[in-house]
Amino acid sequence: MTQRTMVWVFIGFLTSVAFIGPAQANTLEVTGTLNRLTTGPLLGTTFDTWNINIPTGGNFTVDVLAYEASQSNVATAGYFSSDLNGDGELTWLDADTYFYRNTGAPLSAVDALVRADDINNNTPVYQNGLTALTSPVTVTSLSQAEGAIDGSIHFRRDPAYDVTAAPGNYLLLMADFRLDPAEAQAGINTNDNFSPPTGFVGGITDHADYRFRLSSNTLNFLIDGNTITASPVPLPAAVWLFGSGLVGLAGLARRRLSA
Ligand SMILES: [Ca+2]
Ligand SMILES: [Ca+2]
Ligand SMILES: [Ca+2]
Ligand SMILES: [Ca+2]
Repeated sequence: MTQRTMVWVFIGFLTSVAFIGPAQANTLEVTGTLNRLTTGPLLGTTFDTWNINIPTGGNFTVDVLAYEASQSNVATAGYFSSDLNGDGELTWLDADTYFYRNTGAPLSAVDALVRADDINNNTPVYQNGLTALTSPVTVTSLSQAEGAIDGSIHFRRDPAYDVTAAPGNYLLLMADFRLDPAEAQAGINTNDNFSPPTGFVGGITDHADYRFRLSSNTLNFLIDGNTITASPVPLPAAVWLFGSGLVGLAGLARRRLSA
């Protein structure tokens, strides 16, 4: 190989590396259904608990899609509804989300870290005296436009936020309207119902569907049951190949030059 050829090969490698660019976004979509209990010892709505294990810590985005109307009142200008999950029903989960510390023990109010409710209010609300400086999970609300990327039409009600997490195991709670930590510890969202828009006729109130999306440029998400494990994105194998190629070329070039 002539020196000129080697220079072009070298430039080719550099261009290839440049085209690899930053790590691809890694996305996980999770769906669920909450139910309203009207008989039995627990009255109210259920909530879901997702284990989120992040051994290395890191950054990711949570984007919720749930409320299937554009307004909370049919008389409001611009009102429309949309069957966002295509199941033939319109449901009305006014999603309320929380991060808790996961100690492995039963869920306890003292482990609540931060509440992330609607995009425009109640996001974030740190719990148990924590602040953005002291909580192991911090939350930054996204704009309405960013919260609508997943198809949300009442994105003010659908939480959407960026998360920074210290290494650890956490719980992500998905609930309706307002799940106080004492209610979470007791296992039921008390006195809660899924509220259709005011004026809506024949609304479904015995259950509500949701979807949330986790995405990150730096973390991969694996789900097993209700446990989601987030691990750093490995460097693409190609980067290692190009790297060793460059080292080899450099050695070759040095030998040629000294000869
Ligand atoms: Ca639906
Ligand atoms: Ca909400
Ligand atoms: Ca959304
Ligand atoms: Ca409640």
